[in-house]
Amino acid sequence: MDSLAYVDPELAAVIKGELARQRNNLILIASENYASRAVMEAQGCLMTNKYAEGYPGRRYYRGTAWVDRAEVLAIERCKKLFDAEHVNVQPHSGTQANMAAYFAVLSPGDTIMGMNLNHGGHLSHGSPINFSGKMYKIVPYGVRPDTEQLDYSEMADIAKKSKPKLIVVGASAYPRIIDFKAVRELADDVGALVMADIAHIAGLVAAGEHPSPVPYCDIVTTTTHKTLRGPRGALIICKQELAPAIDRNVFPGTQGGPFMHAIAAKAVAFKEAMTPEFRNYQAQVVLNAKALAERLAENRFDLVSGGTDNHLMLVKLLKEGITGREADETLERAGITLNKNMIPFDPSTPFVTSGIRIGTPAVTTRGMKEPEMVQIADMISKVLRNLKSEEVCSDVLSQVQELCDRFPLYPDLT
Ligand code: DSN
Repeated sequence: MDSLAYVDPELAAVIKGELARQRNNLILIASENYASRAVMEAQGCLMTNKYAEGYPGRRYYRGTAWVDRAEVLAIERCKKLFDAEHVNVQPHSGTQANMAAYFAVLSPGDTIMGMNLNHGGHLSHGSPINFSGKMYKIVPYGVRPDTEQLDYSEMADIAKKSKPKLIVVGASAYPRIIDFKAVRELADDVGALVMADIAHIAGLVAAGEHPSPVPYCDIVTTTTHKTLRGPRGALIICKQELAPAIDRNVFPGTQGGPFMHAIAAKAVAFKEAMTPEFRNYQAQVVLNAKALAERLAENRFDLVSGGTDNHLMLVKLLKEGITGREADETLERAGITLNKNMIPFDPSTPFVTSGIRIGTPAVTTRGMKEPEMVQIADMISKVLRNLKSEEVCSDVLSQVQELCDRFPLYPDLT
């Protein structure tokens, strides 16, 4: 930070402000986390200076010996972590990983079966406003109105009718275990390929806290910065026979020079993810989500599907008569950062919504456990039940400060 403060004090102050925000707020955005100092050191390293189009041992530039070693380390560690046949660690983001994966196995106009965004899916799984929805014929599937969970026999019926070339399974707001084996079986009945996007649950999968899709899916994509707690970026896992097509469609298909600093940081994150500490951390993420969900239910809030099996939950606010937008705005003023979210069959719009999404990965990284989750659930409940009270908001804000001070974040960063 020293040279940055000297060269650009204005930007250095902005980063300092962001450090204070991350420290002094309860971050409950289900897709966010705190990377380790080691991961951030690698991501901020001088490998940012190197061009290395191509893959280890076959680059279009000279001087790639050291970045080759970094990429090989990342690939080998990731293969071991997920028991994968082939891994590409170059995708810059989750959507770019998904794009390369689609390009590898589909032609424009082919049919994809993907989870409805409003039921917990992702933009890149076929939303009409995303390239995926513009380029391919999308047949959506969703959750059942009664259970608010996926129904694999209904998915099988949709697959039989629509004959998709690819079934995409995975979500950004689904609180239950996904049965990848069931999806494989229903895909086999119609000769479809299966791609799992495990961006949200990759850390849980790596630690054995969620069944792995790797044995059942042709392709698995994930970001690296959510539960996996690595640097911002993504990767693709695939069966060996798809490896040439996947690699070709990452580079040169959809990307140019790989971000070698990010790949170096991915290597560090995969090493961290193989430790017992990481496995304990993921188990605690799930325990914490259960504790938080149970307390919210005790406080008479309705949860989508009635609870959670993973790192997140969705709170329905229809009964309370408040919108997701009102809820997340007020909670932010009380020091609690989370996001408004559509709930299944939401009568509202994505910018307003009737729900909020809550995730435990970041607060668990700070070391918080079940007692703190109960406290957090009570603080959320108090704010939501007294949405117009400035007194409640500032009272909760001071409780949040005390809690954050008890679980210091990046204590030696200034
Ligand atoms: N933006 C991510 C999330 O919050 O779930 C998905 O890409």
